[in-house]
Amino acid sequence: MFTHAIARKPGPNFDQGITTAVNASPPDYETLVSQHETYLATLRSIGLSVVLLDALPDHPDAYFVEDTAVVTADVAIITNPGADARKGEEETIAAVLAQYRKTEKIRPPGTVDGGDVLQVGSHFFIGLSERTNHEGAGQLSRILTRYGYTYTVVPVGEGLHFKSGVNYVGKNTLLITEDFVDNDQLEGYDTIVVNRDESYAANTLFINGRLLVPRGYPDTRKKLETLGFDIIELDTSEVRKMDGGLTCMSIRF
Ligand code: CIR
Repeated sequence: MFTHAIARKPGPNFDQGITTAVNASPPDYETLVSQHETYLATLRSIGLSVVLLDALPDHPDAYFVEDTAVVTADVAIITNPGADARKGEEETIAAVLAQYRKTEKIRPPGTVDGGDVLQVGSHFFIGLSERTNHEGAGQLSRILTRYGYTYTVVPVGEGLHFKSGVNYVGKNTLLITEDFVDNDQLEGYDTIVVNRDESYAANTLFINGRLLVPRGYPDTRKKLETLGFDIIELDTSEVRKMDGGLTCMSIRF
């Protein structure tokens, strides 16, 4: 069970963050704030105590806190985010995590975004992406090995991060986009494949026995219902406009 989450308020300049999304309408701050508050209320309702940090005016993407740290039962690994505009976000997160865990650090030229790192039990998948480079994946894997974890490094083709395309949804099952079908590195798990037109829904968050899923992806929801967990749908329309999803907005431990 997770007991804590770290999150950060989105700032009014959030629309200056990095995005590749082609949006029909511009991202709206008030809607985002309300979606973020509902997300935090949901985490609290399932037993997490939320440490909520203030927005960082110089870092419009900083509410995507997941990218700044990888936290296990024994250690918090502070990342070096892969996008230049996001470097520095990790500093306040490091100070908070130091209250809960021994900390380690990914150092340049290594880069890692937490969105590329998926923990399943004592195993970690580390995505190699535009944000997480070989050196960063190497450093992370050596730290994880020292703490007794195993790992697999998986190249990410489509999507921003590994967790844009692959997430653990309980019962030895991975929820994956079509891009990861027949990927040998995911062997040993059952898979649920999201339809191409619902690929955003692959970023589903399995936490404390619930599945937090983005609203508006009925086919994926139906597939996930077969697992038998409570499903909580959350509106992430404005988050999606900035290339973010449900896993990105918190660090859980
Ligand atoms: C970025 O491009 O860095 C942000 N606009 C979105 C980050 C989303 N984070 C995540 O998926 N873990």
